[in-house]
Amino acid sequence: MTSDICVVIPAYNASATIKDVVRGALKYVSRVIVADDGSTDDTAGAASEAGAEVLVIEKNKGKGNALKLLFQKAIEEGYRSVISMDADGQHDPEDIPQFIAIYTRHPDDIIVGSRMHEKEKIPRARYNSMCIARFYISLVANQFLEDTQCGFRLYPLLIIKRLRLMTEGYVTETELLIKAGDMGIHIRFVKVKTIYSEHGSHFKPITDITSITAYIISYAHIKWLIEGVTSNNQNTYSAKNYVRDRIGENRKIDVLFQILTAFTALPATIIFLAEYIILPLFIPHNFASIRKLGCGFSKVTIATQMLPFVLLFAILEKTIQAAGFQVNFVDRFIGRFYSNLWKGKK
Ligand SMILES: Nc1nc2c(ncn2[C@@H]2O[C@H](COP(=O)(O)OP(=O)(O)O)[C@@H](O)[C@H]2O)c(=O)[nH]1
Ligand SMILES: [Mg+2]
Repeated sequence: MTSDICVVIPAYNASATIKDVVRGALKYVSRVIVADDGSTDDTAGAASEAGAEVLVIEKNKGKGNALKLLFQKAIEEGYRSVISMDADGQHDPEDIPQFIAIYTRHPDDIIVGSRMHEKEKIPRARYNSMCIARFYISLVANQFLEDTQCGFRLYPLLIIKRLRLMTEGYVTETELLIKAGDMGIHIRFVKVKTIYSEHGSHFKPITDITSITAYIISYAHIKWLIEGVTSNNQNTYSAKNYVRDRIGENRKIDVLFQILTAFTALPATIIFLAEYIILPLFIPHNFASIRKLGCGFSKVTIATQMLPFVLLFAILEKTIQAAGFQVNFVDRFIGRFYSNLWKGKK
């Protein structure tokens, strides 16, 4: 039993599942903290009956806010690291020892659960959107990230303290990986069980995927703006005065900025491509994070220009399938244009 790690669980209406998660986790760590995020059921009662400490948030404010409060609490209590888990039983506490084993060898790295080895268990549309998201998140986090959307993770709190988290809801976990990676932190992966149960989800595909995508695009814009005009500058993030964070300080400006970058993403990538080709004459080794991939900015440019086609093909495929024909070309299209650019690289 490790004493420098505690398990933190953001929970919302999870009374049916929270007990098993808490009891399972308590086999491996001595302390579990659950944030009950304005649940309308008895999540708090169930969690504390199972042995967790409960942090009550009066009004539902989303996963990101709950995670931030849980990090704060663990920091105040002197823990060195936390393991975050979902409350709905999609993460098996029996996987915790695997995290601890890697942590013992690499105590300064973030460790993320990956479900990508069990592709067939993940709903197809979700899997495909995860592949596109990880293509871009990996680019801005300066390393290939196998699974960017799994909430089963180990975070050293020293890293959390060095980040300024500005987003809410489901975006926060993406923001966390991007910023940590873009600060030079190594992110490791551990295979965890893939559980898609009938417990339902609070994740709203259209709004939540849009928010995550808009954040990634807006972050990439700033990162590439900086990298384009500076030499050997692959880790652009720092919690102090980072341009993207300064924009995020004002909610309205932030939303406007995200809309603007989303709508100009296609032409902007072409401008970045031009900078990538021309500027090294004056600014050697600009776009350092992309150069190390050895594939130029063209792959990123092509992938981005293809985004509208992904949408078009997905609609087309659905229509043809609805007419009774068995077709599947979206998977191959995504595999072709949003592949792992780090394969074979050190
Ligand atoms: N505190 C808090 N946690 C949430 C909220 N929504 C989701 N969660 C947590 O995030 C986990 C994943 O959310 P879920 O809705 O299951 O999304 P999915 O598993 O990605 O489909 C849940 O098990 C909860 O632990 C929320 O509004 N507040
Ligand atoms: Mg879930």
